[in-house]
Order: sequence, then C-alpha cells, then structure tokens
Amino acid sequence: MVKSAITVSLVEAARGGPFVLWDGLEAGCKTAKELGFDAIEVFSLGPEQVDSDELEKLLQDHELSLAAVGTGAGKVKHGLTLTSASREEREQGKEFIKRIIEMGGRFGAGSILGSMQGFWGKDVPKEEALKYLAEACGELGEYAKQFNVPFIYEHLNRFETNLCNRVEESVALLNTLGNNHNVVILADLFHMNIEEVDICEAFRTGAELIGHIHFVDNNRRPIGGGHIDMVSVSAVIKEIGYDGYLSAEAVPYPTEYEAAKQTIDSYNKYFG
Ligand code: LER
Ligand code: MN
Repeated sequence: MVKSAITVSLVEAARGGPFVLWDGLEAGCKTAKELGFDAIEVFSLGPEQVDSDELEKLLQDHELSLAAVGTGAGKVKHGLTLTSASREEREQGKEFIKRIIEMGGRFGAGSILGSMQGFWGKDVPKEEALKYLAEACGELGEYAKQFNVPFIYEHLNRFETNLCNRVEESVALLNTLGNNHNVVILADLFHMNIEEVDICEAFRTGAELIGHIHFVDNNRRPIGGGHIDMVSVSAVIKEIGYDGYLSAEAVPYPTEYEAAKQTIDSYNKYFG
C-alpha cells in the first residue's frame, strides 16, 4: 500500500525551496495529522538541529511516521559533495550523511542523497565522478542496513546535477553495485517531467528499484496545480506494485496549508 507524506523544512536558508511546511516540527506534525497524512519528511541542517526525543514524542502524539530525511544541508551549509575532487571533502560528506542515516534510522526512515551528489567537471571527469558516486552509495547503503532502512538515491534534473538525470541512468549506476546494495531510487515527478522521454516508461524501467517518490506537479506546485497526467502516472505507480511513500515536495503555493490540503486531496483522489 502506498502511503502519504509531506515535507517539513527546518532550514531557513532554503526558503523558496520546494518544501511545503516551514513552521517547525510541532506545527508540521499538527498540520500533517489534521489533514490525514501518514508521515512527514524532514529537511534539516543536520542531526544537531533535531531533538530525536522530541521528534519521537511528536510522531507518537500525532500518529505519524517519518518517511525520510534529507541530506541537502551538507551542501547548502557545509559545501560538501560526494564527488568533490578533494578526498577529504568526499569523506566528510559521507560522515555527514552517516550521522543523518543514524538520526532517521531510529525512526525507520531512510536518508535521501540529492544535491550532495554534486557535479562532474574539469577537476573530476564524468567517469571518475560516477565511480565516486557509486562507491559512496554502496558504502552508505551498507551503513544503513544496521537500521533496516534503505539509502535513497535521487537523480535530479540537469540544472542540479550532471551525473544522473533519468531513471535509466540511476538503474545503471546502482546495477554496478551488485544485487545486495540496499540503495533505492527516488523518483521525483518534477525532475522526471524535465528529463524523461516518457514518465510512465521510466517508472517501468525503475520498477525494481524505485523506493520513494516525490509527489509534485511539473511546476513544483502541489499535484493538480500543473499539467502532469496523474491519471496515467497513478496507474503506472499501481501497475509496478510500488508500495512506498508519495511525499509532497512542493512549493507552499498558494499557502502552506492550501498546498498541503491540495496534496492530500490529490493523493486521496488518485490513491485513496
Ligand atoms: C532537489 O531538487 C530535490 O528534488 C530534493 O529532493 C533533493 O534532495
Ligand atoms: Mn526531490
């Protein structure tokens, strides 16, 4: 069974970014519970910003799960990527992510690698960067096993990375890790709308590996606020037997509350 989730950002510096709720964990849990979401997805500056005991209580009190946690602050705040030319920075990047894996792991939530994957360029050629990326995913997937959570790799559109932009590229990357790697693919409908030839075919290509979905329209408004064909997309998500989260990573348009409400209404319409 699919489950619904909504993003809560604790990172002021990311204002304007595609996260729905911005008023802290308590207010985020309250809105999520009131609207009937199953879970929240948290974007934080790092483990030190989240009081895990407080989070546990909030999740319990509001009968919510933690769907996933983001790692993007490793780049936004510390300038770290897993494909840096500097070995030291790559190692620091992995250590930062391991602390986030521990934080989410306590709640059964996987950590998402998005912007910390970085870019290839003149200092690090494409082949080498992809090798660093695959090695890091393998190591972090292995690390996440102790918590029984996957490590979640999210390819992004061309303006945010030049490593993997499409599902088939992520599948190829993860296939280099053998078949016991504990890394899943995050399919974000916003990125897919930019990069895929056919979104439904991409879901079929990634059927075995897609473990998380960012549920958002083509323009990053909540589902229903753009032109993604959700009749077809919801049909293929069911066809491939996907049973993870559909997590709203959308801009708070026109307001946080209305974006959350529109998301859950769309979720119920297509998956209820
Ligand atoms: C960034 O565009 C994005 O989609 C995030 O989920 C990355 O972590
Ligand atoms: Mn995303």
